[in-house]
Amino acid sequence: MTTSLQTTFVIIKPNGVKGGIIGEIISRFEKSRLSVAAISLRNITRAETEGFYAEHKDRGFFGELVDFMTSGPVVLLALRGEKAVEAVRHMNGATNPANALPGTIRFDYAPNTGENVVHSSDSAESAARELAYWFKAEELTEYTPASHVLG
Ligand code: IDP
Ligand code: MG
Repeated sequence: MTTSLQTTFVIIKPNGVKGGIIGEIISRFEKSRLSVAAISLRNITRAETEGFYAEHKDRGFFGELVDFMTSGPVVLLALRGEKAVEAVRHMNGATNPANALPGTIRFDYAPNTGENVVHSSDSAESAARELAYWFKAEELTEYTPASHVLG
């Protein structure tokens, strides 16, 4: 059987942490058979955030984006599973929550585009770059998820 096991990169943004929905968000991913391969709750610096979002540096919202992402701790996550990149983009929903489909994280929790609760990599290439940007190689764990669902 061919598989397309991937690892993608996710951030639970400061409003997700402050809103007390870290568990809710991770639970959605786990129930969708995505495993946590790495996890870190911490404050990220302005320099780290500017480097991470460099593709958007000329956009009018860039300053606001950096202010928001450094306004409190975030959860950095590596998630592994079948088609993880596409699966998580789908579960997060559209960038602008007004366009997000029902059942997505942004539909349920995001108040606006700037504070849209979650980030996820938009391609396998971005995922590889973003995982290497935020995690050391030894922080990315490898394990075989149990074949049955717990709980
Ligand atoms: P994505 O997070 O869905 O991949 P991108 O277009 O890559 O969306 O934008 C990165 C982040 O920049 C968004 O998640 C959002 O927080 C912020 N952003 C994008 N467009 C706007 C905007 O028009 N106003 C304010 N913030 C924006
Ligand atoms: Mg993006």
